[in-house]
Amino acid sequence: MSLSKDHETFCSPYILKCIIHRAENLPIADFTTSDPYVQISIGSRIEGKTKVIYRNHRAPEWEEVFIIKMLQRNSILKLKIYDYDKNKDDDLMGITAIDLNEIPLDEIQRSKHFISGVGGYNCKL
Ligand SMILES: [Ca+2]
Repeated sequence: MSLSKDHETFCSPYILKCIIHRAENLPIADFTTSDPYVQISIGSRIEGKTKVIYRNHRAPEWEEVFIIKMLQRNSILKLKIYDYDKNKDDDLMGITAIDLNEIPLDEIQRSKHFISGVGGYNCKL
């Protein structure tokens, strides 16, 4: 993840580059596995979603890059992991929140985050 100032525009002065790499040991949401994807949001706005990794709750890998323009740095980035379900609503498996004030400007920060699961699970993202 990196956060930098965009000196060319006053409308969206901050650019967040967020790379979703992988997760480990997600809860089982279906009978024997899960179909996880990650939803990225800032405040109440959904900024993006990764693709669904089917039938892999142990070590799904996304390796997807999201470039998010922001008005202010004082924001909370939320990463929610859902289990995709074809014929019903997707199940929320876990959530983590990152205070972007704690991300240094113009530095690449690689970090692991523990996901608090709705069933009391903890897993890594
Ligand atoms: Ca599913």
